[in-house]
Amino acid sequence: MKFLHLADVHIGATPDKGKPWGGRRSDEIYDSFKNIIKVCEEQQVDLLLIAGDLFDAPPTIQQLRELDYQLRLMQGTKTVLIAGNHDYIEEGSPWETYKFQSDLFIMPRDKATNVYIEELNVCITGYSYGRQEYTERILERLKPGREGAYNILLGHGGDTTHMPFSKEKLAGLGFDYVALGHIHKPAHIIKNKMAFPGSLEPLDHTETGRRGYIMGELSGSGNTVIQWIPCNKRSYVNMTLELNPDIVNSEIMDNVEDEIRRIGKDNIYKINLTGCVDSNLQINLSGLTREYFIYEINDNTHPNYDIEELLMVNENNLLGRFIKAMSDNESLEKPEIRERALKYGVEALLGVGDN
Ligand SMILES: [Mn+2]
Repeated sequence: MKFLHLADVHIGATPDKGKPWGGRRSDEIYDSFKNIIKVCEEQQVDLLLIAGDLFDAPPTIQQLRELDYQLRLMQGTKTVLIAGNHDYIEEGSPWETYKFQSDLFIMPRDKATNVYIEELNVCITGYSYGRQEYTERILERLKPGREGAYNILLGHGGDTTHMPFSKEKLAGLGFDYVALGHIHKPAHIIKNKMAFPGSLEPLDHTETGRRGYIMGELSGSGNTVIQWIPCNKRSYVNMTLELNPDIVNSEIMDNVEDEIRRIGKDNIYKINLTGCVDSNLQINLSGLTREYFIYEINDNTHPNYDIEELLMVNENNLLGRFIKAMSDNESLEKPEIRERALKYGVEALLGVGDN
């Protein structure tokens, strides 16, 4: 039996709204989901497990019709889904009224439910959200639904307001595999037994690193092997560049561009500039922001300062006294240590620098 476990697709989300690539990111979230359908077909996946927050908000009829169409493209894959805190099931909502034609089972809201799939001898136990928050430890109370079958727990949550649980408790419930959702960063919690696949795509600029899904295979001998497979179209990358007093603007642009090309030009970058630059340098990277996906540029550089001049202006305050003390200090043998101490101290007192 082959299963594909995913979560937190957040169809309908609009990451980086207002950025030139914002619209494209929304489309890519759906593209990533469509790609999963292809993977299920190509690799003859028996069971697709969706562990909550497939949609970014409770879906409309139209969104469910689209989903139904996608799922119908798969010939041999059954899908079991729970609703999460974002796409929770409201009474009388499209989740409850729309009649799916595809081979999909949606776990009902607010009750533990077992689905037994005879031809796979798999029993899935799950609990769909009927509202946005649950502080109750609901997942810890679920029990495997069928003796002699392969039992899977499908759960969404993990933080204090979304069905909190301890992993030891979940592991002790007797399920063969615990398919989790909600935490967007992938985490293989217990080897081949419990995991968060993470979101399919990163959903905002704080979600750095790769994203993907889990492919699992249950062998004839009863062993499960899971593998996390990265599939996101773009990643958010934080890049820090340390500048120096000799650098000019076009050189900064070249350095940034080299780094972007080295790491991957499809990624979305946050650029942090640090170090000491010429006091007359004007940093302008607009040429790059037109060419690449640059979320923001943070200029944390500070101008090159003249110690003599600083001392003159600050003679009667703490900064002046510090410069004098460090310059007179004969006990520190190595001048480079004294110089570095002077640099860090001055930067700290001026409130600049990154140390
Ligand atoms: Mn969630």
